[in-house]
Amino acid sequence: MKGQDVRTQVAIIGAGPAGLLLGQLLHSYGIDNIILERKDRDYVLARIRAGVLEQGTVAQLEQLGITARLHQEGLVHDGIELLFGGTRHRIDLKQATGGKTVTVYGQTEVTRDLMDARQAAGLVTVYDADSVSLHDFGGVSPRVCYVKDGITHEIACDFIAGCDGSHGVSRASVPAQSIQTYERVYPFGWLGLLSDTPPVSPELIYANHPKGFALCSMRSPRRSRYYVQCALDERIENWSDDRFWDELRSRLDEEAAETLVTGPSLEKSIAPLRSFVAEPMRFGTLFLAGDAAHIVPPTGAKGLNLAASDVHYLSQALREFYADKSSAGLDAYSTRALARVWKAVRFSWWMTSMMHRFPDTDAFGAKIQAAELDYVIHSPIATASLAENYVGLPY
Ligand code: FAS
Ligand code: PHB
Repeated sequence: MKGQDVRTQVAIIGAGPAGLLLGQLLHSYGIDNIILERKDRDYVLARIRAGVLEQGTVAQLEQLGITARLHQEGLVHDGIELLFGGTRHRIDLKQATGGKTVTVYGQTEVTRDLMDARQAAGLVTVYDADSVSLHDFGGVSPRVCYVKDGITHEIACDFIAGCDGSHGVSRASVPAQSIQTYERVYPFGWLGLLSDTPPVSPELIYANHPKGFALCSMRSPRRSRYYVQCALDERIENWSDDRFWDELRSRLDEEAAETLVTGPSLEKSIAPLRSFVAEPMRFGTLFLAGDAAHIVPPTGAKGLNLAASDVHYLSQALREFYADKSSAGLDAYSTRALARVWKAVRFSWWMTSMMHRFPDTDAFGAKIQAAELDYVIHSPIATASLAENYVGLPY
């Protein structure tokens, strides 16, 4: 069956952070948009992902006036700790960057705030949109089709924003010869656990232990998020809560191991790590943003924040197009976004290389990694370089 065809200015594929943030910014600029999401709202909210927001990400949410809960519940962090050789070394982010900080506030909460704002504004989000397909984005009359409750719908639009993540339909709709991809797959994954227990430490601890990487993070003073590096063939059903807690404890320093409060897992999952970039990020009237265009290992807390900077560039370019009838921003989008993407990809690769144990590392490689850690904590210039990347390079 065929449904009623509609028209919008920008059709957005995906209701993750990239799609929702773009939709809200475009609305604030008076640009009409519709979001198509293949899952339902609860499914999207149930995905436990990022936890650290750069100031640029927070600033965009503030611009939308939706940060009341973020400022009430978010935790401003001035530093992180690197743990290796049984000792923790604090990286004073604020001091090293002349006052910049990060905010610990889960991606789930950012997504919830954006969904609530979109609903309050009466904007159209089609959840459970099946079989989304993109048409004629190389021409001047792009269209998006989807099926909902067995009825096929068509949306005519000026532009399509592919915000549908790494396994979405947008990038997959681009002819292979028009896209160049770059990838590095890491020989390990992260086993993550979420628990309603107080964090082991007030700041994040990134640990490089002979048994592997571990990360102690949090969502609030009462909810913690922990990760341990695991082999790629690990299966979640082989990891009881007790086994996870024992493994995490064995990778921490004495004080943290003693103070760690354990409890039942609210969520437990294994995520593989890889670096991936697709170039360019524009194909005619189709623009890719967020994970649809790039993936980073979460070691540098960049994934969600890169989605935010892509959306900043794209929303500004679309605003310029409709307000000033200028395509300059749209023409510059891909180059501009990729310049920041590749610096974040480098930092995420570097943090991953420095903090994880690679199965094929030889004695020389181990010495280099140890020297890297020693240099980072003893050279103020090296410390500042880590800090300026961690808090987020300028847009
Ligand atoms: P998303 O993947 O979040 O959203 C894309 C949306 O598009 C989804 O809702 C999806 O259902 C929808 N979609 C897909 N195909 C579609 C189709 N054909 N039609 C319609 N809709 C479609 N980043 C960090 O910074 N720190 C972390 O700790 C961290 N942990 C992560 C753990 C996992 C398991 C994963 C997969 C990612 C993690 N990330 C982390 C990265 C993550 O936070 C992303 O960077 C962030 O979700 C990017 O947001 P989006 O680009 O909106 O993509
Ligand atoms: C998280 O809290 O989930 C988190 C924090 C920092 C990272 C990765 C994940 O680098």
